[in-house]
Amino acid sequence: MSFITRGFGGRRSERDPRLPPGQTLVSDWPVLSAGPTPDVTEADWRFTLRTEYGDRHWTADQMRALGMEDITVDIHCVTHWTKLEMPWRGVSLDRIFADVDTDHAFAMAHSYGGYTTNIPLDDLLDGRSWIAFEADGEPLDPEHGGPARLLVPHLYFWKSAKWIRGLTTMPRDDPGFWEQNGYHLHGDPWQEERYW
Ligand SMILES: Nc1nc2c(c(=O)[nH]1)N[C@H]1C(S)=C(S)[C@@H](COP(=O)(O)O)O[C@H]1N2
Ligand SMILES: [Mo]
Repeated sequence: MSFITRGFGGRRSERDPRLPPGQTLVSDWPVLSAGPTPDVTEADWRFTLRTEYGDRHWTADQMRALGMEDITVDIHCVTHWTKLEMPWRGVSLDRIFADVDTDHAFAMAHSYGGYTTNIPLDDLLDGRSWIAFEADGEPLDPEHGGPARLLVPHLYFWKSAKWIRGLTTMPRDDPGFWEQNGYHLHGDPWQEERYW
């Protein structure tokens, strides 16, 4: 652990306690996409939640009507950058799952363009994830996932699927795109669950 020492050459700076191990602060917002930015307008956008009991669909207006929340969170990319106190606006997954039944404990997030990532339902519910439509007070830029992306700020940012198209619940924790390519199944930045 670090201390602030005075005298003998001045003070040593203390590490920001909001910075997970191995992370460095950035003030800009890097773009990281595994492929091209898909061309999806908010009018075209649909969200499908698929469980073992069937499918539910939402348009962007229907989803916004579930209730938009303002949240301020820190985001952590596995490539070692962290951005602190980002303002976002979106719909909590709790509202989307409110009257949806499933016995499954995991979900696969699917994006327009084909990206996938797996997440336990425990990490999606209880105020821990959102379908985000805005960041920094503006509609999400297409390269940052607009019109809507998943936001799971307590996991590495690869779990926050851009251009989210839906979630499919699963009985097992099957790996998504990066997880099949060596990224950790879970991705907790505080445990440094980077690769495996
Ligand atoms: N659909 C999709 N979502 C994605 C990605 C991607 O390539 N495609 N990259 C992931 C990774 S590795 C990171 S770090 C973040 C980057 O989001 P940003 O470009 O808005 O910073 O998006 C995640 N979500
Ligand atoms: Mo990333």
